[in-house]
Amino acid sequence: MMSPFQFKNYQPRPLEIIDTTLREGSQTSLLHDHYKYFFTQSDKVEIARSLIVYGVKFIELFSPIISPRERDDFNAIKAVRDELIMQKGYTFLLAHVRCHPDDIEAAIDAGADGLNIYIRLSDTARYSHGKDIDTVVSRARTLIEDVRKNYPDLILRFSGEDAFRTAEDDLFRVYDQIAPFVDRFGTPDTVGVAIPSVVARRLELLRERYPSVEFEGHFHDDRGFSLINALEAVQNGMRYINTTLLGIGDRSGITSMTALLYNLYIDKYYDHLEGYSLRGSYPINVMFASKLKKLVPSKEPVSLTNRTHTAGVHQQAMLNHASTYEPFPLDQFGVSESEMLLGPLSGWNMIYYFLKEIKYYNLDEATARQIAAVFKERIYDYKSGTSPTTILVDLAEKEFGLTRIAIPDQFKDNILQRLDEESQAALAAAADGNNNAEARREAAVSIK
Ligand code: HCA
Ligand code: CU
Repeated sequence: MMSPFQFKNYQPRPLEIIDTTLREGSQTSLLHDHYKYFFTQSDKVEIARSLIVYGVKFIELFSPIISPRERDDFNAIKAVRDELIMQKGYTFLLAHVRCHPDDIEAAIDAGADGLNIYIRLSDTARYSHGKDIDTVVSRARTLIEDVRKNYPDLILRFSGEDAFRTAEDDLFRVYDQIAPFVDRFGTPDTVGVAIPSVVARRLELLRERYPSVEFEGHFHDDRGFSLINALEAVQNGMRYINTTLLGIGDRSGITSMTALLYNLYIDKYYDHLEGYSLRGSYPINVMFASKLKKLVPSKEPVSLTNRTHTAGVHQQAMLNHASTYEPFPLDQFGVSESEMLLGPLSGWNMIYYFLKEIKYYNLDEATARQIAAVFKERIYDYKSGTSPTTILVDLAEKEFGLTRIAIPDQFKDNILQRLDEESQAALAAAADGNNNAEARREAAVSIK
């Protein structure tokens, strides 16, 4: 049966995130070098579900040909996608495939909505490939032309790997051949060498030359430029950007999804934020960090660390004027207790994180799961106005007997996290002129 959810009927938004946490992200050294972490099928399903709920419409996955397990996982993710169609609309699943008939066939058999085809191009990359560029391209062209003819509704993207170390002329020679058959061209900065001015120029040339093709950016962070390059690309009209949660990926990773959206918000590109649940940004980061058994890293802009002030001189300035050291609206991005504890992306891992990292309770994951189950039942029985933190803390202390990690007295005042309502209120009072030690103590995270 023909799917009613065809790409040709989809009206793409000004910015379409193509999340590749489950493909590029799975290539992070955190996962593979040490076999320290890996995503189980239920992890993958939870990640995909969160992305869909967040508003992502394109999810890149490994080619199902890689292993039977990958194929199984593909099916499980497809089931979640289908389950959420009524609530969130359709999400396109794109298989990352080599330009090889077997890869392509396996992806089509698995029910992929589109193929993210890639091929090695640049001199360095071509060296390992061992084939002359024209041979490579003519084969690719024949194959892609065939796929287009046989599967007219499949979303086709073609990427010349290492596009930023490929000379412009070489890139054009290749893309000229492929342009009639694809929806998008990828321009991966495979080794993270690009700089914003080059990104802008390349994009301008490509858009001029291929006016009916869309472009997709994929920026690695080897120089620390993955965010700025993606931002530059979007601001110069690139519609599709590859991101991952927390920016993980090969080596130092690629652009972080929430970092990009946060920066677009700051730069007032509000139309580009259409359809994304920005308030789920911090919760989705926490969820994902918990899969990696880490905290949301301090370099991630949408993190609690961006709201935490420990230097005494900064605290003083904060109390007088909150915007001094916290210029941007992190609460819009879910760095707030209600989004964490009550939002659609808050699972047990959020409760775990909140109690452990923000409230400093001693607890393990199993207990957090139990508390989360009770909290979910309990929260709706409370009269409105009761803070979710109060309910949770009561539950943790009175029913589960949790105790806090002992923090030496001299440090207690030195941590100021403007997250929960109590500290916000105390901070406001302090800022009102009542700037005494007591108010500051209350504004600081209350550690009893
Ligand atoms: C890879 C390399 C890749 C591909 C990007 C793309 C890159 O891991 O296969 O398909 O556009 O950075 O070039 O991630
Ligand atoms: Cu990559």
